[in-house]
Amino acid sequence: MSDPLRALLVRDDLRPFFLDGHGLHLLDQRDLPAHETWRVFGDGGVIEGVARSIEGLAVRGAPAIGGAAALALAAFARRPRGTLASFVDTLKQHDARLRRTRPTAVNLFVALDAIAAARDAAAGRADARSDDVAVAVVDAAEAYCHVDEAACTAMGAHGAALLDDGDVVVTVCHTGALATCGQGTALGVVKSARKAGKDVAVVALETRPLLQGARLTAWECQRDRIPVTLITDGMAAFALNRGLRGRRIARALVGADRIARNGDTANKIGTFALAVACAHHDVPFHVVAPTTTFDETCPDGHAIPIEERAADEVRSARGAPLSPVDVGVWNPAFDVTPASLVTGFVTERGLLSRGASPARSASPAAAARR
Ligand code: RUB
Repeated sequence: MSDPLRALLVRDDLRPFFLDGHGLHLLDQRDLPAHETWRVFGDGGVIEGVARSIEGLAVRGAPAIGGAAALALAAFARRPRGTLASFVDTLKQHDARLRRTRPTAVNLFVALDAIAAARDAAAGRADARSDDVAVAVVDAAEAYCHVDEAACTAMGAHGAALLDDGDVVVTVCHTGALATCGQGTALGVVKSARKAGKDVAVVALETRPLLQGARLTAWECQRDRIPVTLITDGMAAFALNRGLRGRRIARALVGADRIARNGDTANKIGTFALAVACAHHDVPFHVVAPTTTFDETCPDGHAIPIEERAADEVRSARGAPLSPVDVGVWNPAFDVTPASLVTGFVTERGLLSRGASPARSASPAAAARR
């Protein structure tokens, strides 16, 4: 079978992964910014390799997790083996393995649902062959990546209209190209504004415990020549209060891992505290997320599954101990910002105000999944 993903995914700009004749290449984000390490998974070990990469945060960020899982299935499927029934059965087992990796970002499940639907439709046709199923899986993976890339571009255009020349924007975690299949979500908005000639600067929260802000946002901003100032998470309220060396922080732009029907928003731990501080200082707080991040099956934030990660992520940093080795730890990877603290949502379909129910008024999730 030819490799239809190659043209889509191999290119010069920053990408978290690409597929070629050797397999799926993943940039190990744990090594950034010190090293650019690419892990290559051939079709034999690609599912377990990508599952562990998602669990270990070698690839992370809500849309990118979906893309990595999709491409893992595509890499496996493009060399069909066994009978149709056994091939489909193996694909289902691989789907189940990938679903067990991380629970909070809904984009993973959106991607896997789309691929499962394409797989089952192809397998259910009269005279179906393994090759047809393989093509359907590869096409569905390609479509997920295409849709996410286009969504990033559109969110950038809509969100850039919110920003003025000279604005300073605060953000948390990492929402750039490495977290998506395109230019990014919240950081993508900054990129689009700067491309439009606006001098927009970023304040990046370091994002304890795994420092995605310090390691990835600071790095990607520098790479893209976006002025960036790094602060620790605990400095956010004071920065909003005093401004950054005399420049007021104009707004917060953050990503999301899952947005409930009422607008409650799960995102990296620390987002809620930032939203509270923004509300106190009357600074607008916008969530930038593709419609694949809206989950209309979740009525509110309490229904969003929150991943809890290993205690050692908090007790140590980059392998060096920070605390007594046996101190008790609670390590939720995400928090939920109540909808009442969200000024609005930037989606690829435009801006939704806080009052609008994202799932109902835009029906984005439903439409995106059809
Ligand atoms: C990533 C994180 C990002 C969201 C949104 O957490 O919280 O802010 O995924 O990303 P982790 P995006 O590093 O634990 O995966 O804005 O790209 O959707």
